[in-house]
Amino acid sequence: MQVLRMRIIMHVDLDAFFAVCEERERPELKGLPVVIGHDPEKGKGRGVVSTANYKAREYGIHSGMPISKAYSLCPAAAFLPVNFPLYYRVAEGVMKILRKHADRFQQISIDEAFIDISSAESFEKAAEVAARIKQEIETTENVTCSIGIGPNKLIAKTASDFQKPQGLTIIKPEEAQAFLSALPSRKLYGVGEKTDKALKELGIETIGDIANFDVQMLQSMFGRWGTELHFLAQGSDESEVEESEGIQSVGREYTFKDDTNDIALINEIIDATAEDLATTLAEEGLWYRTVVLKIRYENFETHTRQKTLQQNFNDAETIKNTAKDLLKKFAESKKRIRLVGVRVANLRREGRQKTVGEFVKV
Ligand code: TTP
Ligand code: MG
Repeated sequence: MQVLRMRIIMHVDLDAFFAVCEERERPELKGLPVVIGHDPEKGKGRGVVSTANYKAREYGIHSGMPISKAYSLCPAAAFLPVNFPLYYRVAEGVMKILRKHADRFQQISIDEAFIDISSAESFEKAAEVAARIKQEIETTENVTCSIGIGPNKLIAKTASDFQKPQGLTIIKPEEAQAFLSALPSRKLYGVGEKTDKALKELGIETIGDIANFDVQMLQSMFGRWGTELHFLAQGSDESEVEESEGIQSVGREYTFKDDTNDIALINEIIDATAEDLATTLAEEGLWYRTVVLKIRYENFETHTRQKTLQQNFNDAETIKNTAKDLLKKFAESKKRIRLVGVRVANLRREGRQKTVGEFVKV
């Protein structure tokens, strides 16, 4: 008889990553509120906060907030511009440590990765490995992380977020359902602000409420995403940790305030996104070969189309033209569009044939 081996999955997410990298480089920042993002120009600056350290979060500052608002909440904070080369360097060092301890390793963004450590064979052993990893990351790279361990990727990722910063949360298979059930629905993977609002209107507050809700009703509200939501809320996730070389793409997503089929407006978003992506690529010395367009309709049906080009590019124009070409294929649909995402993949560093990690800024 074949006995199925229990899966043990770990998710590691670095704490206040960009800000902690800056603290590491400038010890005089330790203990002060630190905000990374656009120049606040004494409160007149445009643009948003990339991240804030935990001290700055005490003032209510968080990722995605207008930088002018962050300035008004704490003018005395240290405001610093993003320095991608530094963050990639630190992330590469951290990922090297994680890879060493993994049966299988998958980096999913600049500062997070899954590792399959089923060979540890018990959650107790896995916890010891996690403690060693935390120690090694701190002594080698001088940054901190939070770790979640669970029977699948969904539980592990939710667990790493449970006690931040510097947390270690272990959820055994028999605890998974109770752990998820008690959490607010917003904490379920994939539930954003809009879905959460729609769920609240149905009287759903927790992940347990989603799990107990009639799946047909969810399906009629959200289409296929409703069925998926119901499935995830049970703590179900069969997906494997997929071995990856490192970061493979850079992307941005934009959710419209009101669902739209105004092609001119969508093209405007594509243009702005392409410019933003090209700036990030230039800062990093990266070239792309593939452009990916993602469209989510009002009913949450989501499609991606991509095109791989004949050669490597690093400019905004090629992203714009390719993405708009891909958009034409969606134009026949009468459904309104809720979200548009543009991503460039197949990345190469100038001079070096090296792939880097995925980085999504929303
Ligand atoms: P996160 O892991 O989401 O955030 P964090 O590491 O700063 O904080 P914590 O994990 O402790 O909650 O994102 C990793 C980095 O990605 C973050 O340091 C900065 C960048 N980022 C943005 O630039 N914009 C964003 O909106 C988000 C969410 C992150
Ligand atoms: Mg993080």
